[in-house]
Formats: sequence, C-alpha cells, structure tokens
Amino acid sequence: MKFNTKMLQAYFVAGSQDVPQGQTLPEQLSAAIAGGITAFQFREKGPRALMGAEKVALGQTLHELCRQAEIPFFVDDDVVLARTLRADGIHVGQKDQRIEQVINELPGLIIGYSCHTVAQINHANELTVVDYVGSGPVYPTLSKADADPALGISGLKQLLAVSKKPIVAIGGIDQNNLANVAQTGVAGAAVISMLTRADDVQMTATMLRRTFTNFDA
Ligand code: TZP
Ligand code: MG
Repeated sequence: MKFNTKMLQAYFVAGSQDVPQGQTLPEQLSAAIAGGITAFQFREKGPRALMGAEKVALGQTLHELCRQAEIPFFVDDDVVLARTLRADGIHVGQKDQRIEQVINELPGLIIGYSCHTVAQINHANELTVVDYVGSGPVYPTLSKADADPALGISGLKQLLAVSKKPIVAIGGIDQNNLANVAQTGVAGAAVISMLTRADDVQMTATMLRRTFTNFDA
C-alpha cells in the first residue's frame, strides 16, 4: 500500500490490553472503521498483552478488518510480527530497534517514526523512507507506562516548524482538546483511550475524522 498523508487523519492505536472488560478489540475496530478511521496500529504491549500464537491470531483478525475497509494496518515495533501479518506499515519508537535496521528489513512498508525532540525530527528529515512522524505525548497519558514528558501544544508546534514529514500527534488526545491539536496543523491524531474508552466508538471515530477533514487544506 502506498502512503498518503490523509491516512494520518484519524489513526486508531490499540492492543487487547487497552479494551475494557466485556468488549473485544475486533468489535471496537469494526465500530471505529464504521465511524471513519483512516488507519489502525496493532500495539499489543505491556503486562496484559497477548503473546505468541494468540497475538498472531488477533493480529490476523484485525488486519482482515482493515483490508476489507481498505485502510492501512500498522504493527508497532515488531519486525517479525509485521512480516508474519503482512502489515502495510510499521511504527518504530526511539527506544525500539534502530530505525535504519527496520527500514532495511522491511522494504516497501510504510514507515512511521516516533520523534519528540527537534534533534529526532532532524534525524527523521534525513531518512527518505520515513513516511510520517508520530509526536507526543501532547498531553499526559495513562496508556503508555514509559511515556516522555508531555510536549503541550507549544512543544508540538516547535516540532512542526522543523519537520519535513507529516506529523500525527499522539498522547492524551480527547474530545475536549482535539480542536486545539488540529489547529496546530498536524496531519491527524493518533488515539488509544479516546476510542477504546468511548461510550460510542463509532460516533467518536466520526468526530475524530471530521475534525481533521475540516482542517484539511
Ligand atoms: N505514544 C506516546 S503517547 C502514547 C503512545 C503509544 C499513548 C497514547 O494513548 P492515549 O490513550 O491516546 O493517551
Ligand atoms: Mg514503540
């Protein structure tokens, strides 16, 4: 699949650990797709994450839902899992495998790279195969144990000023602060709990999508 900046508008990130009891990730992803999300990232992580064959099976189910909806399916970090699941893209963090190594091992995949400092953005600018940058956390988040300090809107704007790549904002983004995030000029928002904790996943996904479709130049 070929990268398009619009894929970043309403970017759902989740693993089974993020989903409240009584619901499932395939159900939530289906609702989010019906609401208009533009990308999904499988991020199965932390003490409650699935392992091995269970993780692969869930990934296959989720990828199939994305395929039917013709939206990209990303895998967080894991080169082997990305290959096993034939993911459309991979998202690589600063603490993960070196980005140069991932790029070599997965030619042709869409590449996302987490950057939360100007120096990291400058590095990403030099890497032609990096398609987009993920920057955050914009606000404090409960969904990532080892999250960096929050950038705030001003910090996010500093990164936008130097980035040659489209930026998707992540971290603590919710209904109340979404408009402020969109006004910075980021290409979209990546969210976990705004969707996994939503009372109505489909409606919330539509709201997320509309925010960035309206700000789209
Ligand atoms: N990277 C930076 S913040 C974050 C990740 C994966 C978690 C975002 O989760 P939430 O619930 O949208 O704040
Ligand atoms: Mg990571």
